[in-house]
Amino acid sequence: MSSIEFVDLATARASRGVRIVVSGFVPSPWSEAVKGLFRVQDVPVLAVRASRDAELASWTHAQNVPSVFHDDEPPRTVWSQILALAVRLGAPGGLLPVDLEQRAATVGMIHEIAGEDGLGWNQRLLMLDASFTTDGARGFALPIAQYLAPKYGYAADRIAGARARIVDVLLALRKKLGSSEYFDGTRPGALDIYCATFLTPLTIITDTDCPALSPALRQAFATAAEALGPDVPAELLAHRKRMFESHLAWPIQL
Ligand SMILES: N[C@@H](CCC(=O)N[C@@H](CS)C(=O)NCC(=O)O)C(=O)O
Repeated sequence: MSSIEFVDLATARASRGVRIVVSGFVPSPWSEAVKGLFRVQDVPVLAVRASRDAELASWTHAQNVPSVFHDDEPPRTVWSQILALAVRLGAPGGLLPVDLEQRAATVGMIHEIAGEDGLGWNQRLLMLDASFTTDGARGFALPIAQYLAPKYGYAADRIAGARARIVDVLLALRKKLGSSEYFDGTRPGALDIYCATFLTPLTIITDTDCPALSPALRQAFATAAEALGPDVPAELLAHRKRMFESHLAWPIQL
């Protein structure tokens, strides 16, 4: 299993191979999933923590994190592009089933987790709702919530639907996992990585779990867990623990 080396922007730009730009403030599921994909594929990665740096923006041309660079190829900024690259750079069959129908079903399930209107997207709406309904006392501080809300489709009347969607996805994942250790049976693949990393906002993240998370952002993340934590099936929490303890980096390093 390869580890991730955090470097400065100039070093990343001057290097070849895989370079990733990830959140340095929160255990954002999209960023954490990318770290997990390359780790499980045993592909060495240089990582840059995202910031408001103008040079970083001119490199990534991205609206959010993560961004992934490979050699001289254009940057990848969407989970499906990034997953395809990670699949290509590792051993065949390492992250996705080889069988086309099974692969399509697995990628479809990952879309329900990481895609627009998926599990992560709707968790973010709940965190934003906590901010707006408490005038910033809970959830993100108001300036952060006001920045994120129009970017990610927040509206108060979408919250009931967001909760229902989260519960639906959780139940579908539990059903798909069944009594197996991993979704594809005996070894972890992409769906295991996405499921484990996207459940992080639905767990209470302690100092020990993610030491670099600031108290303010820790409490912002806690609002999704408070709202829906009890709806997370125990089997998925046990699966998440197994994934982080055996296959992903633990504690979570930002
Ligand atoms: N385009 C990404 C979605 C990534 C995403 O939603 N990123 C959020 C994660 S919290 C982000 O960077 N938010 C901060 C911002 O928009 O500035 C993908 O498909 O993987």
